[in-house]
Amino acid sequence: PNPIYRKDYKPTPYLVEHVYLDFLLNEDKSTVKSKLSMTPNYENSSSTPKLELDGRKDLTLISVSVNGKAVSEADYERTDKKLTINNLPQGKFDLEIVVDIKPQENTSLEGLYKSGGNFCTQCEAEGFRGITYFLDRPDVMAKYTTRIEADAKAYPVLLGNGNVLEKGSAAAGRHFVVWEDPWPKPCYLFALVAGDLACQEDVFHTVSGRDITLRIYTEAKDIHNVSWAMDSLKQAMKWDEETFGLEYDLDLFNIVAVSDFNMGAMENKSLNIFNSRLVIASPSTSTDLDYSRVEGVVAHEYFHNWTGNRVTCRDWFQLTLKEGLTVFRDQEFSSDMNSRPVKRIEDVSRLRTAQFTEDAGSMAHPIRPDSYIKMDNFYTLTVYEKGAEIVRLYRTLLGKDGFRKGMDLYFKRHDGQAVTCDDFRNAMADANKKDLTSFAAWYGQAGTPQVKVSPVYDASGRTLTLKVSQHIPATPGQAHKKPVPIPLAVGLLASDGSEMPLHLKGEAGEAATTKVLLVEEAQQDFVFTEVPEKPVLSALRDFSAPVKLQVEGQTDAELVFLLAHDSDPFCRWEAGQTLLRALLTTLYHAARDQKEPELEDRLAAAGGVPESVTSALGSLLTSKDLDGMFIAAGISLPAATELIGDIPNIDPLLLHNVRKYVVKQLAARLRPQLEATVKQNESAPGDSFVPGEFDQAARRAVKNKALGYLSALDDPAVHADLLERTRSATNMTDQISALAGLADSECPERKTALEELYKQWKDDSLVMLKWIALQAGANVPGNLKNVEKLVEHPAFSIKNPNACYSLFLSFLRSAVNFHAADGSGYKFIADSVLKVDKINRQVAARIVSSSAFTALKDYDLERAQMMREQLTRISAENGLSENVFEIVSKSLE
Ligand code: HT7
Ligand code: ZN
Repeated sequence: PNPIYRKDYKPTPYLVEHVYLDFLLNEDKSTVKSKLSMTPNYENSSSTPKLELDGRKDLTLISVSVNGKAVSEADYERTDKKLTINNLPQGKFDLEIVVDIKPQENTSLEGLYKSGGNFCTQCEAEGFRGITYFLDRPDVMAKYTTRIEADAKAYPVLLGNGNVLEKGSAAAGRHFVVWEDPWPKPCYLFALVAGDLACQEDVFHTVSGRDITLRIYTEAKDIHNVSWAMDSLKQAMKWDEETFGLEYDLDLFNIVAVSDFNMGAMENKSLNIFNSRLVIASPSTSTDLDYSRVEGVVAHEYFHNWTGNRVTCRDWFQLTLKEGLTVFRDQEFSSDMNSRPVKRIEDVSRLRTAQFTEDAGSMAHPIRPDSYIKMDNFYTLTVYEKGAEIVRLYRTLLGKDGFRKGMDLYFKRHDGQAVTCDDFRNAMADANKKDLTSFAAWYGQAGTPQVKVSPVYDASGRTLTLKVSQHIPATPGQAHKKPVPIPLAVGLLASDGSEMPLHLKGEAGEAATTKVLLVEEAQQDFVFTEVPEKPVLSALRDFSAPVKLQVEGQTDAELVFLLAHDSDPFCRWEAGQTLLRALLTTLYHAARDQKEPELEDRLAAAGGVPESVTSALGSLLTSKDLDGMFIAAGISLPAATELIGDIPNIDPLLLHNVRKYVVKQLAARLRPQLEATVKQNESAPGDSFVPGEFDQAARRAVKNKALGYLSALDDPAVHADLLERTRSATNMTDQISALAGLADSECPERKTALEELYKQWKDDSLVMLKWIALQAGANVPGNLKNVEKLVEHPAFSIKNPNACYSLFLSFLRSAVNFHAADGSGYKFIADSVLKVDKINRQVAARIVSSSAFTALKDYDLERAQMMREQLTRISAENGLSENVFEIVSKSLE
């Protein structure tokens, strides 16, 4: 397969003004008739250019005509991927195409397919070409009119984009609806749903006094569990009006939940389609995390109406233009709805554990990639999450008002257009009269910048000099990088824990206690004056840039001090994490360098867990002025993946065991405090679960974190208590946390609890996803056998993406079983990828790209070799999809 390059972008020679679609939906085959009003987009010339339409080999072409006349076979050519039409007339013309398709056989879940007996679509990125031949690219924006016809009994609900223009009955018990969308859009935002669905309706009054009808559709059994999604939608609509002055632009907004969906959700114009796990929520089946995900994703898709739909991307390389910006917007929304510090910590943890790894692996790419084989492979954490961090840089630098001015100018200039990331940056720059040219480097370079800060205090001059340097490691295809502009937010703490007023040399103005330094060079000094005593540096406040920071000479005592006193909640949390990362690294090295005696003794001989760390975490745990969510995050150990890459040729099993040792030591020493925490945060009998109620959720978070620690003690009394909790829990957060505590323990209660949960919830497919995930990810030795059985279990279906993610992605996280020394875990994943690829290439690609296979060079030589063998085996498979091929071949380079 040939890569597509960003530098090759060219506008199309034809544009489409209007698209008329007629869908005749049937059980055996469906017919799609399209009429496109085409308009020339080329320089005048004597001959007309050819028109190359995108398509797929499973389209059965019935007819092609231009201005009502059939195109002769001599005037068009067809390949598996294209329909090329020659000798077109000068000027505007109408092109009519009829194709047959078989949605019921479409297991890829791209284009038009069936889920739970209903028809639905997924067109981003390039699914529309699976529905009919078209100019399937985002810079072709057209108005759409869609007629949908189907059997009235089987498919009573027929939904499309925009407003209903007409509806009625048709022959043979069929009915039809015609939808019209007045807003020009790219075809990736086209959607259709036909099915037997229940609906919950509500209304939103806009700031300008219009009433918008809101409807959520699900299978009848789930419709009583959509209130949280509906409330989230209304909150999001209000927030966007208040925060960015953005009002909804149609009279109807629909959300449809489907159970077979490759990603989370899709922002089709006025007809969002959602993975059911991100719409349906009830206290007894959904955790606090599920609730916050529903809230965040409902908002994210809604926000796309402006950032993505009204202003869209010129080409797919610009994906971060809409995704980075919309993630930033949903992060801000969730911060305003809940706890801002906790949200920031969650987002940074995700970035660190998954995006930093991606940025250091074989698939590393800039937020605006230079090339791809399959665009589907670039819906990544880099494009989404790092992209959001780059948007955040503008906000940090320009302030809230400056950022808003930039957004206003962006919409003023580009409403109704398909644009680039440069257009966004220019709007930010021009609205604020700033030169932001150097920020282009963030869009073109992969890799996580490593920033070193050396604070040098001069007592006689009362100055503190911060010597800052940056380096971006090499990534595939990019050996040398130039410095990027890094807003580095810093504060200085006095010995009593107070914040010092900051005076930056060469800068007048009021002394603030947080200062954003703009680091633009490879090495740069910043001097603070009037510093009365040697301060403790608090750096990268609020995680002001997506970098890895190292403060030279920072002592454990300083970290403990920051953990106790920093006024910046992110840095406070970060101090604890830095302490723990250092501890895990030290113990890992101690354990690796000797083979005798037993691991626990080696670790103890290396100093074990120092008292300073235990007491710092103990103080956090018992703190009265912090909420339970923050405490839970503060006492969590950094994920193993945060250390992979930093420790060369890592043995993942040894790291897992070191981590386990630290958890157990902390649990043993802090047992009284942990037990007290559980007791104090127990919900009172009769307390009812209130979705989104922060205090309740915070108490559950810290209680369950404490129980998680206690479960590491291997104490039969704890196991019995956890089993009892799985039985008596009144909400899913508590029930699944208790089960998680047992899932990694080799005790009789584990089996009982798993069996009981299955019996209780076997008819609820969303709870079954959790049940599968807990078992597949368990770190009990020899668990592969159970996981292989799970694949055959009735609760699992290989055709369902959610089930595949629950099983295979969770298995990838089990250090003990995925990284088993005999390579059996690697073989199981390779076999599974090959099986899934025959059914759904996007899901298969997501499994490989989430695996350690893409970072094999970071692992010990034996494991790296075993991973390479499995990748080679996958790459040799006949009929391998381009999706999997791209990831596997890059990982083998
Ligand atoms: N914009 C949506 C992307 C998406 C997608 C991409 C590839 C294949 C399937 C997909 N489903 C949804 C989701 C979003 O970011 O809002
Ligand atoms: Zn999105």
